[in-house]
Amino acid sequence: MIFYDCSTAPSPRRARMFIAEKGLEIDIREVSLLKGEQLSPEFLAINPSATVPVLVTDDGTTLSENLGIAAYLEAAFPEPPLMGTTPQEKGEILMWTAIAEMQGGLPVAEALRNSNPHMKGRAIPGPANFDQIPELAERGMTRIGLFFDKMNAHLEGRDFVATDRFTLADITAFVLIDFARVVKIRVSDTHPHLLRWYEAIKARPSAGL
Ligand SMILES: N[C@@H](CCC(=O)N[C@@H](CS)C(=O)NCC(=O)O)C(=O)O
Repeated sequence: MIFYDCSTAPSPRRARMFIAEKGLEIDIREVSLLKGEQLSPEFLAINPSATVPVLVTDDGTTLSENLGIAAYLEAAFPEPPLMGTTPQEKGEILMWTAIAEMQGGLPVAEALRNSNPHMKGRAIPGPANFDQIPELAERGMTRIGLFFDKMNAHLEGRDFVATDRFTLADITAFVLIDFARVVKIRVSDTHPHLLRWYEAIKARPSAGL
C-alpha cells in the first residue's frame, strides 16, 4: 500500500493516527501542500480532487477520503477495532465523527482559509480556485467556540468521545480541535473536561507522529 501524506495538514494526520493505532506500517509519499504539489499533474492523476490523504491499496484501489480509508483499514485489519463492533457502537462512532467534521473541522477550515493571506484564492481545497469571504472566517471563529463548549459538556465524566474506548471519533475530534491552533484557539482550563480528554489523547504515541 502507499499512503500519500502531508506532515503539516490535519486531514492526513487523522489517517496517520488511524494507521498507527492499527499498528500498520505503510509506505509514505509526502505531498507538500505548501509547494502546491497537490495540484501537480502527477498527483491529480492519483486524486483529481487534489487533496490528501490518499491510500492506494495493494489491489490498486485509490481511496481519497478519511472515512473511506478508515472503513477500508478497519475491514482489512479489524484489530484493534476503532470503528465499533456492535451496531450501537458503529452508529455512535460515525455520528461523533460527523459531528467533529462538520461542527469542528469545517469551522476551523473556514476561519483559516478565509483569513490567511497565503490562502487568497484558495478558500476551498480542490482543483478550482475560490475567493476568500471574510464573513465566513468570522463565523468560523464563533462556531469553533460553540464546538469547544459542546465537547466540554459532552466529555464531562467520559474518557472517550464515543463508546467506552478509543475510536475514530477521538482521532477526528482530537486532530481537528488541535488544528484550531492555526487560528490561535487552544484548549485551556476554561473547558476542563475537554482539556482532560485532550491531554490524554495527546499523550498517545500516535498523536506525536
Ligand atoms: N474530506 C477529506 C478532506 C481532505 C482535505 O481537505 N485535505 C486538505 C488538507 S487538510 C488538502 O488536501 N488540501 C489541499 C489544498 O489546500 O489545496 C478527508 O477527510 O480526507
